[in-house]
Amino acid sequence: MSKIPSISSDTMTLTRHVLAQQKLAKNATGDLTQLLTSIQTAVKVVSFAVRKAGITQLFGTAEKTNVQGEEVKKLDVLANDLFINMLKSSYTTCMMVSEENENIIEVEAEQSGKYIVCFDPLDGSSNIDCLASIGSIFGIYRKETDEAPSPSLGLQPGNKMVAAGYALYGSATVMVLTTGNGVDMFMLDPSIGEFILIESQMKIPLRGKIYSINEAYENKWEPAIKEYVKNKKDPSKGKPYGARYVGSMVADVHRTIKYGGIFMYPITTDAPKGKLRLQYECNPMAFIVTQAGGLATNGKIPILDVVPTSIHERSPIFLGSKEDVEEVQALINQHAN
Ligand code: AMP
Ligand code: P6P
Repeated sequence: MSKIPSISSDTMTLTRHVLAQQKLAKNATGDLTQLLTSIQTAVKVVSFAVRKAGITQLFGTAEKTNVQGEEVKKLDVLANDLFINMLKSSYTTCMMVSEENENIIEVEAEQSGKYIVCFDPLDGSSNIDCLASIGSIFGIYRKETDEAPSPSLGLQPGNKMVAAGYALYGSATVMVLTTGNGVDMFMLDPSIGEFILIESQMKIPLRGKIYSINEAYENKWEPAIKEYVKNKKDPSKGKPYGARYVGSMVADVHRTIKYGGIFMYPITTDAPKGKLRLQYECNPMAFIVTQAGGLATNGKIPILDVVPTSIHERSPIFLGSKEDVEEVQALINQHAN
């Protein structure tokens, strides 16, 4: 007699988890819960679209470029519109910063709330058509003043974030979330359309065995980075590390959290400020990795302490296992002196 697959009557969904966390928060009105639940809805639809893209002609380009000068894919446009619409209709945000929009997105007064959301609706979209993993990344800030929305409100340092998360559209769709009390992972069960808690209080290993960097740029790195990567391959310096690089930040960071090691996108001679964007790539990932016990630096100071000067500011980033990040930081400091 085949065993009936167990169907729990008490599954911990993302919705239930976030509501339970709200109840632990003093004087919470429910706005953050409503905001996170709206993001969850956007992610569910993006996940469906990503998996149907090949069938519904959603592969390919939208025949335009974004503020970054990057070619925009059809799925980029859909994901961006979904995030904007779900966030606006949550009545909890006053302003948004999106990778796809040059200017801030203001929410009209009748729908406005106290949160500011910085997001990359679909990160790694150059990987869409070849079915490599892609993701969505978001960071949530509280509006600190009564002033009207303006770009300066989108320039809070990462250490002011209330919550951050990412969705990974990989072999399964997962959401990884922190609200400042550790990191939790939820997997989408397509059969019921719910995100299910599969890992609580995720912890990144103290040290890993994998380094992740685009080695095509080796000749454009600073000497410290060249030396660090060379050391990772040199048996005389210890057991050599493995190299992994998807070229999709969410996939590379998620692997780094799960297995340990280090993800790096340093400055290069072509990108003297780095490539990755501080507000909606580096900061959310730095908050999550730090909450999981890891480190995230720009090579000089913790990413979360950087005070942004523009909403699309780029930053170098070294994030991952504490000992791995400390090792590359020590080499950078040595070369600087
Ligand atoms: P609220 O008034 O519901 O937006 O909540 C006020 C503050 O309480 C938030 O900015 C968080 O710091 C905390 N909080 C509220 N809801 C949650 C939640 N679901 N998870 C974690 N923290 C929460
Ligand atoms: P490169 C994707 O375009 C992205 O913004 C990140 O997801 C990824 O980590 C990085 O750029 C890859 O950049 O220069 O290695 O192709």
